[in-house]
Amino acid sequence: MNLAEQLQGLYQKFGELPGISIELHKQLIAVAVENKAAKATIFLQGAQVAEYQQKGQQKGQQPLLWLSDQCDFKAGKPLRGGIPICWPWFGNLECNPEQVKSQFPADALAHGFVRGREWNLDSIEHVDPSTTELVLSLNVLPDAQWPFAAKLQLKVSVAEQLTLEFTVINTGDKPFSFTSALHTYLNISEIEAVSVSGLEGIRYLDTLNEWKPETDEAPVCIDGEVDRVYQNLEKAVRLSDSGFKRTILLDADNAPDMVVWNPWQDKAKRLSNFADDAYQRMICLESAHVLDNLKSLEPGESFVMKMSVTQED
Ligand code: TA6
Repeated sequence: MNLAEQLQGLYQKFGELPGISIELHKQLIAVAVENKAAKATIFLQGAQVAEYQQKGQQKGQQPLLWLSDQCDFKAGKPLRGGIPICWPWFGNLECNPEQVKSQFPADALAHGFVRGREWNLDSIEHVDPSTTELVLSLNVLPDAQWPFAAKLQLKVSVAEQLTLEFTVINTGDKPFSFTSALHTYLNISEIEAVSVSGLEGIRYLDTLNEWKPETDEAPVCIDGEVDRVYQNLEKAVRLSDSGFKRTILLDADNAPDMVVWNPWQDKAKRLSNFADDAYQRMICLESAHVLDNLKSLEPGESFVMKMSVTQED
C-alpha cells in the first residue's frame, strides 16, 4: 500500500474523530491527538511517541518530550527524540547477554529493528474528555536478522499523564529472549539546571568506563557525558528542572532498569539528526530491562511493560 492509500485509509477510519488529525511529515505518517488534558503526536513508524505536552497555565508551558529539530522524517530511519521502542535488543552487542546476543547478527544496528518499521494503527478511543487511548501493533515474522515470530502492541494513553503499555507475544513455535527499552528523551531547560532523584544508592554500570559497577548516593547531575545502566530500581524517578520550574515523574511496571544518557559535547557532534548543542536541552531516562533482566518467552507466552511520564505540580 503506498503512502496516499495509507493516508486515505486512516482518514476514513479515524479522520472524523474529535481532536484527531492524520498528518504527513515528509515520508512519515503521524496521528496528532488533542484532548482537554494534553496533546501528543505519535508516528506510525516505530509506534514512536514524538511529542507530548500537558495543557493548562502552569503545566502547558513546555513539552515534556524532546524531539530534535534536525529530524529528516525519512522512511526506515527512527526519529531522534520522543520515545523510540528498542526491541528485541537494547543497545548493541556488548550490552547484551549471550542468550540475546546469539539471536541477532553481529552487525546488527543498536536498539533492535522495530523502531524503523511501520506499525499498524489499530484503534483510537476517547475514554473521556481528558483521556485518549491509541493502540498500535506490529507483526514480526521470522527473517535472516531475527528468526522468530512475535506480535507487538503499544497502547498509548494521552491524558494528564502519558502512559505507554508495551506488550510482546511469542506467536511462533520457538522460544526467544529479548531485552528492551522505552528510550525516552525528556525536554529540559538546560542540562546544568536538572537533577535526577530516585536512583541514589542504586547499582549502575558505567558504559563509559568498561561497564564498571558503581553507586552514587547523591541525585544525578550532569556535567559531562553520562551513559549509565541503573539496575533493579526501587522507586519512581524524578527529574527536577529548576529552569522550567517543574518536576517530571517517571514510573514503570516490569521495567526494573533505567538507562540515564546524555551525550555531552563530543558525542553530540557524532550523533545523527542532533545539533551540536542539543545535549544542553535533553536527557534520556529510559525504562528498560536489560542484561540479567532479559526476558524469555515460550511459544504463546506474553510480556507486558508499562511506563508513565507526568509533570508534577
Ligand atoms: O541509551 C543510550 C544509548 O545506548 C547511547 O549509548 C546512545 O547510543 C543512544 O542510546 C542513542 O542511540 P541511537 O542508536 O538512537 O543513536
